[in-house]
Amino acid sequence: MNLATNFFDYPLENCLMNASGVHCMEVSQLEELAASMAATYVTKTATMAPRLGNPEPRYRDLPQGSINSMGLPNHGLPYYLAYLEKAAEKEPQQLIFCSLVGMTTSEIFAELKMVQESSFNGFTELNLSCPNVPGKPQVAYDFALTDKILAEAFTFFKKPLGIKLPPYFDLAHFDEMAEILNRYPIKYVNCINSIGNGLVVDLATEAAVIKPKGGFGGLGGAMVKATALANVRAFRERLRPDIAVIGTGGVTSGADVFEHLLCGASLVQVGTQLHQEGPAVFQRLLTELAAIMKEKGYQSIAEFQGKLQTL
Ligand code: RRO
Repeated sequence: MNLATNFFDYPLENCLMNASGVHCMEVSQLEELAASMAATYVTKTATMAPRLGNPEPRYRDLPQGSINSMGLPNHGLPYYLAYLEKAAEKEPQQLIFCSLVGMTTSEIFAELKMVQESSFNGFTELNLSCPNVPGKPQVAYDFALTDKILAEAFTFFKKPLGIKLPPYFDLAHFDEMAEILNRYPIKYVNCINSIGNGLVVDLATEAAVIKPKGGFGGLGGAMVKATALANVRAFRERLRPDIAVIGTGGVTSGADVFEHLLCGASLVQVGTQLHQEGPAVFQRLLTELAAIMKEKGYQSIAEFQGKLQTL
């Protein structure tokens, strides 16, 4: 069975990677991802300065997924860039993604300038969809602001850039966001970030299960898969063919990986399940994906990628 694929000019052993935020905050965790069966990986979304994030408890695993309001705990962009620059020196062919976010547009531009001036030449993922910073709405729900940020960013940023999107729930919003994205030289979109501002209640204690924001937090895992697949499919149908889609959301099995690929994903990220299972999850998912492909008679991902049938 051949699980190999490629992401632009990078040949990859398979299509799997972590979702930003899971197992990627510390250098030790990034090294574990590098040594795992994941084909590539992404660093924790970084702000310019280090942040402690929201008060705990701020993450809860649930029977059907997870809820989190981490609030962007991270070591600051210079910490991740130093790691990425060193990793590229050791293994120049290894693809790695650097995720970043700004609390203000000027912070975003300062970070992109820092990446531009660094020796890191991998993909930068601009996270326009963090749902968990009190008082800061998800940028990509503001279409005009997203347009303005991209217009300014591409005046000086010349390295490969992708955008992490929040889930959309209306076809008019898919149309409107795709029309904006298609006007810029972005390399990929990543669908989806967690479904923002869910509320999970503990029946026994009659309390919310996480502390920040009165218990409101981003939903991930199995319960978001249908929304994730819809977003992957909707953007694959609307974006220029040279813009890739990375599928994220609800991957707990090889079948879920297959479905993301079928809907048009080029790579598939694992968040909640990686948190629950650790980096060994990648080997299990690949074994399950290979078994499904064998049963269906597929010898490579290219044979079914993006080929969802409709009735
Ligand atoms: O750190 C977080 O609270 C967080 C981020 Br930046 C994000 O993009 N998505 C998410 O579910 N949590």
